[in-house]
This record gives sequence, C-alpha cells and structure tokens, in this order.
Amino acid sequence: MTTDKIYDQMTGEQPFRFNEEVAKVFPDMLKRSIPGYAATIEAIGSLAARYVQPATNCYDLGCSLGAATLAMRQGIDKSGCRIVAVDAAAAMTERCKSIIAEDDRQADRKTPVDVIEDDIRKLKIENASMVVLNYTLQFLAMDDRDALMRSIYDGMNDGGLLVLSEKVVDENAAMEELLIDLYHEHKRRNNYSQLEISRKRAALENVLIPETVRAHRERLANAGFRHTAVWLRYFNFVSIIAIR
Ligand code: GEK
Repeated sequence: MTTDKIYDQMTGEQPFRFNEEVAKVFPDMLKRSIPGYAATIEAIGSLAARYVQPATNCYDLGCSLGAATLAMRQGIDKSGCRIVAVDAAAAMTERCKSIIAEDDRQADRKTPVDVIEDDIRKLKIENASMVVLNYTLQFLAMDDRDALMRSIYDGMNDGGLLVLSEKVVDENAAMEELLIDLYHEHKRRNNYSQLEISRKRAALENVLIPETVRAHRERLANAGFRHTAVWLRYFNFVSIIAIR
C-alpha cells in the first residue's frame, strides 16, 4: 500500500480532487482517515448476503477503487445478479477496472461487475436490491442530494437495502468541537502530522459538506424509505442502513 503523503508535500490551498495522485494512495488514505472504514466494508459483505435478491442489480455509487463492490461480490450468494460500480473520476475507474479484473482471475462463479465512469446524478438505477453510498453523498452539491435519494428509492425493489456512510456534523456545537478534536487525535495516531491534517481540512472546505444524522434520516424518510438505523458511529463518521 503506497503511503499517503499528499498534504506533506502540498498546501491545502487548492480544493481537494479525486485525481491520479489521490487514486495512487487511496487505500492508505481511507484506512488512516476514516474511522470505522474497515468495519463498513465488512458489514457491506454481510448485508449483501442477507439482502441481495436473485436476478437483481447492486450499485456501488462513488465506488473509487471498488472496495465495497468486492465486499458485495464476496457476500452475494444468489444467482443472476449484476454489480454496477460507478465513479465520476477516471483515475478511480481505471484502477478499479484492473482491481476487478484481478479479482475475476482469483476464482470462478462470480457476480459480474460493470465499472462505469459517470456522474451518479445521471445514472438510471433499476431493479436494485442493494445500493451502497459509502462516503460519497457528502461530495455532492446540497441541492442535488434529495433528487439522488429519490432516484435511488425509485430504482429499488421493495425490501431492498441502502447503505449510506457519511462524515457528519453534530447538532451540539460543543460536542462537534470535541468530536473533531478526537478525530484529529485519531489521525495523529495514524501518523498524519498536524500540518497535514490542517492542510487537508482546508482543501476539503466546500468540497466535502457534512450534514447532521437527523438531516440524513429525514431525507431517507422523505424519499420513502420505511426503516432507517444508524448501525455504526465512530466520532463524526456514521453508517446508516435504510430499507425500502
Ligand atoms: C469506498 N465508496 O472505498 N458521481 C460519481 N462519483 C462521484 C461523484 C459523482 N457526482 N462525486 C464524488 N464521486 C468508496 C469511497 S470516496 C470517499 C468513496 C472519500 C466519487 C469520487 O470520485 C470518489 O471516488 C468517491 O465519490 C468518494 O467504499 O474519498 O472520502
């Protein structure tokens, strides 16, 4: 795994982009930057085994290098399914395609995966029994989030499952300050310097826009999801499951 040194070398003046440099160090970046990331990937595999129905589609929206896609693929035990992995960044989809091709060579009887370079806001979702938005919605403009959630709901079958993982902001300002502080301590323990942490924070300003857990649950309910629950929280990172 190549070590993420991006903000050791760069200032945070330019907005953060999902470019080739980021794609190269991405597994290390997520491992050291998102508390609970490995747990969300593991749960996605278990949830796929429970919720994916025969002859349906599964979507990994903002798939990056396809970690959630591979977890779904391992978990799915039904036949006739297809996984659609979508990301807007070419640097991500190119690498994702070769990671999936390598996985294709490891064993037979695998659910086919289509890796597509596209904007998830333009995607037609259909016949879906499982949809994953693992730390992706936070990068969309606020005005586009409701419409995306409705299009996901409309493309899902009854009983289908959505996994929505996000960085969140706390409603209570004092608790928000504490959670951010704990998060930065966590990053320092993972060998990011204070300078790297503050540069990355500046670069993500207006690029990653977090909302409250309440806002996410309201959006899910407004889109039509019958049940929602936070199944994981680690500082200011949450993962929510919603059932249509
Ligand atoms: C994982 N889910 O490893 N359309 C398509 N892709 C987009 C869009 C969009 N409108 N906006 C952002 N992205 C992955 C991790 S990373 C999370 C997801 C992070 C893509 C963007 O190109 C990037 O690859 C991904 O969403 C977010 O489970 O970096 O914190």
